[in-house]
Amino acid sequence: MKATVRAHPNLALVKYWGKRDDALILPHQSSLSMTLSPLSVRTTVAFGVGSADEVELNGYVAKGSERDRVLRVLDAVRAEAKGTKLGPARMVSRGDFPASAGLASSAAGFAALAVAARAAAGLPADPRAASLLSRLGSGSACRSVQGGFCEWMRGERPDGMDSYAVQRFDEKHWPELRMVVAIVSRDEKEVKSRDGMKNAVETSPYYPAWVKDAEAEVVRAREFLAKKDLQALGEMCERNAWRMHATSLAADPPLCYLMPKTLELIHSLREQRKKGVPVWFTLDAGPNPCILTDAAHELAAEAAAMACGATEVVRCVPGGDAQLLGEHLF
Ligand code: 2P0
Repeated sequence: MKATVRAHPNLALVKYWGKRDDALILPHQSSLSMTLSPLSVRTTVAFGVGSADEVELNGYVAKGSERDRVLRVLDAVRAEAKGTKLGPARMVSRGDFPASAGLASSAAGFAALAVAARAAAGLPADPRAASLLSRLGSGSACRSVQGGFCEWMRGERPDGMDSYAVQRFDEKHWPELRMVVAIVSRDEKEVKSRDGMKNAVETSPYYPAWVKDAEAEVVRAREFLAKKDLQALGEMCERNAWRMHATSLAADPPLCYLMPKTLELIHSLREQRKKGVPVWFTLDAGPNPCILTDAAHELAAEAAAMACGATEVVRCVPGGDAQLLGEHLF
């Protein structure tokens, strides 16, 4: 009745930005991401302990919406295992990367929670079921159940049962690929992704255009990954990030996640490319650019980021599947 899982975060090359169903977390568009190693979150879940559910995240007892999101996943597992009375759960989760990494730990956290909770409940290992389950906690988490490069298919069904991620290429497909996360600001963002994307869906005149191109963009990303065409993938990543940010820049109220150093680094990468260095950025809902490059140029990418005032960089490689561990957190 106890299981521990380690999962990696992921970074979207083709972004998810907007829900068609807020409650079930169903996206308007498909998305495709790279799982990032060495960053990871470990989560232990046990059922049948104590008198009420207990949720601990990074050393703190979770409250409010944070706790509610975890309980939603645990409740879904209790419902699936209806033949077995699981009872109250204890969940402890710890990220091994600092908040200053600029990457949300929620994707890795909910992926680890989903896989661990299913295992602790005695349910069979099933990446599709775990991906569907993790999506209930955080949309992008469904792409962290498996490693390599995963595609979250938007699905069509109102109940969301066809909206989950599948692995398109595993982490061994392109081991030379690198994602260099550059930290240019550690300030907490004023508008969380969940609220930022809702604002874009409801008020941005560019939103329909963003959705219209998304499915074709995922197909193109898959082709570039298959061919290991770094230039084509890099150009697509930049375009996709700009377009996601454009929807929010044009929303009401407008939302700008970029900071001066973000733009400085983006321009610097353009200069590097003129010199033949293969570096392209992508940008989540925050100011910290992530630089797509290869193993031969990751130090050049790091140097460019530091020269533009980054305080820290994290060099990442394609990561593996969420994995069961023998050692528990409690
Ligand atoms: C992505 N992001 O595809 C996009 C790009 C941020 C920018 O998924 O509301 O934490 O829990 O589904 O998954 C971040 O949003 O939001 C995100 P919810 P989530 O990675």
